[in-house]
Amino acid sequence: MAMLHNVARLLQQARRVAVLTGAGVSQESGVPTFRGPGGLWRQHRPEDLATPEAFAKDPRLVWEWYDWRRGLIAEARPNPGHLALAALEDRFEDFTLITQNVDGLHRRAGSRQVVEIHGSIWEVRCLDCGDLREDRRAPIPILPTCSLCGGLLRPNVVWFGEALDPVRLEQVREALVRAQVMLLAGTSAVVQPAAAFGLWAQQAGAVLVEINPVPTPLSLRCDYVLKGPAGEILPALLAALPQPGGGL
Ligand code: BV8
Ligand code: ZN
Repeated sequence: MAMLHNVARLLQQARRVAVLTGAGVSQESGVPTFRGPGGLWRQHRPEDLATPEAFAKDPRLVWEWYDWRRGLIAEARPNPGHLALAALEDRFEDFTLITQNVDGLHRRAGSRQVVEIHGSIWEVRCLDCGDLREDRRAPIPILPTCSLCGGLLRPNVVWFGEALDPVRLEQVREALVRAQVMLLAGTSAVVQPAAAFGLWAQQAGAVLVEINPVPTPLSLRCDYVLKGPAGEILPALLAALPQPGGGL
C-alpha cells in the first residue's frame, strides 16, 4: 500500500509524534466498541449509562454495566496494535499517546507516556471522602463502598457532561502543538473534545493520519487515511521504519 509507505516515510523523518486512540484499537482484543456491533448492553446506549444522572438515578444498573465491562477487559490482552504503539514510543524523541479508552490496555502493552483523558475503569473514587484508588476486583461487589468512610464508590472515569482533567488537557495541548505527525487510530471522532484534537494538531502544523476500517467525520480532513484494522496497520508502519540502531 503506497499510502502506508508514504506515512512510514513521514514518521521516519519526524521527531515529535502524537497519537489519539479510541475503542477501535481495543476491538481486536475482544473489548466491544461503543458505537459498533456488540457495544450495547441490555439495549442501553453508553451515552445513557455513562452520565452522572444515570448513576444518581440507578447506581446499581450503572455498576452492573461497568462490572460487565471490567470482566471483559480483565480477560482481554493487548493486541498487535497496542504492542506496536508501545514499540513506536521508543522510536521518537517526543511521543505522546492520548487515549479515550479506559481499559488500561496501552499500559499493559508497555506504553509509558499515556494520557488517559477519560480516566480508568480500574480506578474508583469515593463520592463522600474523595478517596481515589485502584480496584481490580472482577466481579466487584455491587454497590461497592469506600473502605475508609463507607461512602458509595464510582468508577473514576469521565462521564458525559463532566469536564476532562485540566492537567491532562494541558498535557494533550502541549503534545498537539508540538506534533509533526498525528495518528488517529480507532476512533469514530464523535465524542468531544477528543474529536477535535486531530484538527488542533493539524492547524498547528501536524500531518494528520487516520487509521480506521471505515470513514469517519474527520476522514476528509485528514492528510492520509489508512483504511484497515489498527492491529494490522500499526505493526506494518512499525515494520516499515528503519530498525533501531540498525546498520546503514
Ligand atoms: C465535556 C468514559 C464539558 C466513560 C467516555 C453536542 C451534543 C451533545 C453533547 C455534546 C455535544 N458536544 C459535546 C458534547 C458533550 C459530550 C459529547 O461529546 N457527546 C457526544 C456523544 C456528542 N462530551 C462530553 O460530555 C465530554 N465532556 O464536553 O465537558 C464540560 C466542560 C466544563 C465543565 C463541565 C462540562 C466528556 C466526554 C467523555 C465521555 N466518556 N468514556 C466510559 O468509557 O465508561 S466517551 C466514550 O466514547 C469512550 O471513552 C470512547 O472511547 C469514546 C469515543 O468513542 P470511540 O473511542 O471513538 O469509540 P467508538 O465505538 O465510537 O468508535 C470506534 C471506532 O473504531 C469506529 O470508528 C470503528 O470504525 C473503529 N474500529 C473498529 N474496529 C477497529 C477500528 N479501528 C481500528 N481498528 C479496528 N480493528
Ligand atoms: Zn470514602
